[in-house]
Amino acid sequence: TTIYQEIQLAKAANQKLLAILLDPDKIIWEKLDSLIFKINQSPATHVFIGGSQVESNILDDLIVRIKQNCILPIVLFPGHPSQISKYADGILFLSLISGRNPDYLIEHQLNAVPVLNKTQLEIISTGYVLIESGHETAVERVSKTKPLDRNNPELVLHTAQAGEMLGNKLIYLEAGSGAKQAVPLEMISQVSKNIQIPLIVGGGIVDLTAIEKAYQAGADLVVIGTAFEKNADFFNTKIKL
Ligand code: 1GP
Repeated sequence: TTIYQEIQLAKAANQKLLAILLDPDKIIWEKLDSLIFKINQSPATHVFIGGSQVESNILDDLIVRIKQNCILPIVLFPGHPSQISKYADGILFLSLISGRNPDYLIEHQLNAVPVLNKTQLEIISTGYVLIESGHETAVERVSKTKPLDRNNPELVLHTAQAGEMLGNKLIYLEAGSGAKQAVPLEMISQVSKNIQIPLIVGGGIVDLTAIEKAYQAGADLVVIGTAFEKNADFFNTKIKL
């Protein structure tokens, strides 16, 4: 079965999924073995790898090292076509559909094709929707796009639905890494009830209760980056998925 089929099966069975997001630029290489150990101990079901300014050589090294000791699927979450590694298992092939910057709607995707053609990566097309979180996040700065108003749930819903109608396999509601405010629960709920495809939610989720609430609101997969990066024992109080 493919990564995507597993996600669909989990959604159908109401089994919640959890991705730990690693930024290769922030990895402390001397501590990588213990980090991988913590990932294995955690309830994570996926490892996402991405960051704003990653070089591909360290990306390859990181993935090869993780794969030696971790069986979780490794999914690229790239900000640029240079952030592709054939050693991963899959890639979220993102289109930043909340924005109006053609580079992030089609240009980077076009440039990624010759690279992807040389890999066996599972390509998972994903409608990526950036929601305003109270301050400028890296996604906003790097992509030069405006996030959607967090007080306009209808616009967010229609954007997600347009993403589904375009044939995306996933919708990712993103507040941005390190966001002060996560995606509103009401928004998660409204989107999840009105799309058929699985829903990913991430950005600014910093405690286990917030993960649980995002699941209850309808998120199928929650992404945790900063909280785990700051504290590898973040998941020590095991949560039930
Ligand atoms: C960012 O959604 C992810 O793309 C994770 O965000 O770093 O805030 O957990 P955090």
